[in-house]
Amino acid sequence: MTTEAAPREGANRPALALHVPEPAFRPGDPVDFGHLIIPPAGAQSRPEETCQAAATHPLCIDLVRVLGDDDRAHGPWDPRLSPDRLRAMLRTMALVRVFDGRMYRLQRQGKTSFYLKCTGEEATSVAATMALDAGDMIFPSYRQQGCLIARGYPLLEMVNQIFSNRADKLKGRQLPILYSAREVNFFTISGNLATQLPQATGFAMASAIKGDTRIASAWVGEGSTAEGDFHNALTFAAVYNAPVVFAVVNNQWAISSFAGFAGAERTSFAARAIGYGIAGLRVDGNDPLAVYAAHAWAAERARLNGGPTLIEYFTYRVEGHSTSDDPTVYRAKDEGSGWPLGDPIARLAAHLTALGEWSEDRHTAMLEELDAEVRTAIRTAEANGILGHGLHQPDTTMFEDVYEHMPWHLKEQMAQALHERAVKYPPADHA
Ligand SMILES: Cc1ncc(C[n+]2csc(CCOP(=O)(O)OP(=O)(O)O)c2C)c(N)n1
Repeated sequence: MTTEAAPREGANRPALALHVPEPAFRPGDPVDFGHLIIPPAGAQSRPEETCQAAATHPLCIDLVRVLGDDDRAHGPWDPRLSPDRLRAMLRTMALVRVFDGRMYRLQRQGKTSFYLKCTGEEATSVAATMALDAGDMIFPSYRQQGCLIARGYPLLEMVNQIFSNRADKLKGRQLPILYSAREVNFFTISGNLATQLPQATGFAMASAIKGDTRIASAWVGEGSTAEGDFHNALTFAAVYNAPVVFAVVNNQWAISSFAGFAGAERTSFAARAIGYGIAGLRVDGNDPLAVYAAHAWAAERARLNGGPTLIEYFTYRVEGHSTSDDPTVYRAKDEGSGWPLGDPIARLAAHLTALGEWSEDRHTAMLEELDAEVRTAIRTAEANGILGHGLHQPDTTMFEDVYEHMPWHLKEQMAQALHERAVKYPPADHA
């Protein structure tokens, strides 16, 4: 006797399937960014800083641009900065790039273990920081060295940290480039992605609770928006109308995962603001004037108790993720050079030149000066020791500075660590 299996319920419906995002180009593919919609510079409206959040929502899909193909500033978002201020912005962005270039070489020379460049993204940190007040608290990720340099933090301190040497203010306890600089209101960088976002919201809420006037600004990569911390931070900020500016630096790649894996195929990252009911702006991240204008707008909104803003800086990661990464294995070769929004330093230099305020000779002279400045910092830092040449910090520092007074269990652990080290490496071995 045969029993016929009952047909599965819904068997004649289409089988369920998942969509797996795939980047537009892989190694060997020709690059064509023709699918990107790039509106003309100056065509975007600029609502009042105190507007209803919904008034900004069309701008979450659009792209705020100021610098046009004619190298001139256009439209209502033009921040109308003086030539001196524009030159300062150019110089700072160029300094970041020169610094990155030298540090990369140091890593290749084996003088430090790790480095991470922000090539092509300099505007998103430098111009944005210049739009904040010095007292505003910065909550960066690891690609925002531009914030620190824009705040005038000494290059020497940065190189000492990269070398984890005896002058390293962080006492060798952080991975190179995970800076911390309380004196310029730059919060400690964490290797754990997106933790800075709830911290920024917390700072902003505390500032408001105290009746203070300082706001917070946080940066995060587009890949990191897939972390729960991103959503926790935005929920708190939206609910309590916290004075915080969130910048999502959409550089298209999270190591080897393209932006599609963080949700970029469905809508823009700025559009997440719509779901939270907060203000949002999508901005050409390679246009330093647009970045400045957007960050200044959001900071002013926060200051006037208009609440948080989510800004997406639309940009491109020109270099590898870090010195440990090889982008040629997952990315088409010409993506960086084919990026249709150009290079932020070249665009600002061209703008100043169009204004009659800059020249090729001045640019060349500036780069030479900046290179000399960076090399001096490196030489001085090298005298304090480089990474890998012995221990520059005593074994005890890893236990210090966590609590005001070291608790008993840390004291015990420290004593044990010192004992074990003495057994393993008796003092005579060091001679
Ligand atoms: C919580 C957590 N998950 C994963 C990692 C490993 N990781 C380090 S950087 C990175 C990519 C981040 O990409 P994105 O946020 O887009 O920033 P970008 O590096 O492009 O500036 C990943 C997955 C980490 N450091 N922390």
